[in-house]
Amino acid sequence: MEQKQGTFVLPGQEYTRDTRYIQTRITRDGRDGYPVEAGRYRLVVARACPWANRTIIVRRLLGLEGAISMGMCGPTHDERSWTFDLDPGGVDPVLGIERLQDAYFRRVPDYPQGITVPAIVDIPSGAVVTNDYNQITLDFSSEWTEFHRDGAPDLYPEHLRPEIDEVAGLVFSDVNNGVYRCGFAGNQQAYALAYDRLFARLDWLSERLTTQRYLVGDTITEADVRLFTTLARFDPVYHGHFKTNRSKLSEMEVLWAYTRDLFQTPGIGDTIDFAQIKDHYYLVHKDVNPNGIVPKGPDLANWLTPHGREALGGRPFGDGTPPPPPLPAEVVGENCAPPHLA
Ligand SMILES: N[C@@H](CCC(=O)N[C@@H](CS)C(=O)NCC(=O)O)C(=O)O
Repeated sequence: MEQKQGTFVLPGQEYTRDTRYIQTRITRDGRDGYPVEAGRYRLVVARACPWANRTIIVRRLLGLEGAISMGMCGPTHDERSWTFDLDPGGVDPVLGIERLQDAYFRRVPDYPQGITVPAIVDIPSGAVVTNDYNQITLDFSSEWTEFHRDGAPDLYPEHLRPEIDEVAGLVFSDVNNGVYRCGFAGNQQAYALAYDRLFARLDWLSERLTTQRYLVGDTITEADVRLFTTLARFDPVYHGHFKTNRSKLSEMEVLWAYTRDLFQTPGIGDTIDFAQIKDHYYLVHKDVNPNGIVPKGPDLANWLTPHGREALGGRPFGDGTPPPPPLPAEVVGENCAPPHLA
């Protein structure tokens, strides 16, 4: 059986993420057939998804909202994957489809792998260009420069790329994917190994972040965006649902302050929708949570408490400036609350 991407516990087995993607890229020179062009592409996301959340943050920090529109699935999906339940009539207003699957099938009929977010769709053909989330944000930074806002930060500075890639690689295996390896472990040993690696890496990150405000250099980079989207979900979801429970984020002093610092930074925390995050994981992963009960906690009021990280120096946006407020249609909780929470 073809193993789909995403969300399955395979009894007796270690969880292995399927890392085959549709890898065509949107580039300035259009070498894959998809040139950078304002208004031509639609970024399809779900606010719940940590991989999609990276693209929402980077699009916002760079000010690409006017060049690349955003469609929003979720917060839940069925076994055929993502639907546009938040839109009137359940249809994406630009692509005119009910299921993200339709855009995948336009690109590859009967696409055999996971129908995942984030995905970028070519609006004229209705076909997915790429779902390679790893590359999408890097291309936003390096290929879409012509459409960056004035004051856009450099999230992937040339001279720091080797270090960003190295740190992001460790964070990917042990933390971003590590929490999934805990949650979807099919046996005790696989779980224990993933758990130990996760917390060893979190301890390593805590130490690194004790003396520096951000992960690499003294400004926010791609590496911070990638770590942040996992940490933001740690207490509301992973600690309980994925059994990553040696400590809560809120008990790891340095990482908790670091995460609050980023959360309180314009363009980052304002992309987080805790209600959608909780609904997604607890309702979709029926094999982990068969009754579909969504926990009431934790209390989220403390996310806005002072973090004190300014004392470490650092310049969040380097020579750039914070982004303006989100587009009215993209304000969390206003126009994108799931119907039962609206
Ligand atoms: N495609 C990437 C990451 C994206 C991803 O896993 N997205 C999840 C949501 S967080 C998804 O779309 N899952 C849908 C599914 O598995 O049907 C991967 O599997 O490594």
